[in-house]
Amino acid sequence: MHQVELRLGRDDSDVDSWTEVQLVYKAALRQIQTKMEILNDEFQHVHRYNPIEHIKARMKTPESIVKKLKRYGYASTIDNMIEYVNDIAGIRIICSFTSDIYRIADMIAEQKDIQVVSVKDYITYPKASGYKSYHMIVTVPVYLSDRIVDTKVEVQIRTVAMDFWASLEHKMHYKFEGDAPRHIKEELVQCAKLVSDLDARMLSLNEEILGMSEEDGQH
Ligand code: 0O2
Repeated sequence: MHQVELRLGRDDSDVDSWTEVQLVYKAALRQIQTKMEILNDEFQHVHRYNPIEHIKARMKTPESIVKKLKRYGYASTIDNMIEYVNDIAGIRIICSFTSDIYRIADMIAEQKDIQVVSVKDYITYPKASGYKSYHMIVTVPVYLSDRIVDTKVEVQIRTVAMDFWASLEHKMHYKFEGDAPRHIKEELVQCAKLVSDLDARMLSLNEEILGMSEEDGQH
């Protein structure tokens, strides 16, 4: 078996159709999803606590891929999709508390067969819009019958509250194609502040509750 780098220096004969490319990305998604479920189960077993609330996996539509390539100024070829579109396969991991985000990111980075290509930390550095999420581009090896294909997956990690906000903001972005009325944008910035406040308060409440149950256990 030989290892194929799907991201760089790919020979055209290696993956010769979009259908095959999609098959590889879907396999990569399944692998990351299963890995995360296993880590979550193990965490539950060891610490009696689930850091992951739920996981959403999705393939980017060909229309969105072509739109992104156009935005980047590249022709719509399969090679360019593989090379320049990092989120053809995307997985979103939703957790309860902000502290879970970095815990999950570390668990991913520590997996031997996963390579972290890049990280965007919009938790520590939120966007001006108020967007908060932790993004990782990783590669995972997909084992085909005759070769191993290192495949890119975009991982987004955020809390339930951040996800709620991002869904509405995304809807607004698409509805107004980036040109939303000012009062809506301002209201969303305010809501983002409420989300951050809620996340911080829920985290400290959870820590207090955990501390209390430990004390209770001692009595
Ligand atoms: P869609 O429609 O969700 O697929 P890159 O992917 O690295 O080449 P980019 O966009 O600079 O390009 O990466 P980044 O900032 O990590 O964003 C990747 C994805 O995160 C976006 O994909 C969105 O899904 C989400 N995202 C980023 N910024 C925002 C934001 O301000 N609001 C919301 N709601 N989501 C955001 P796409 O392809 O842009 O969009």
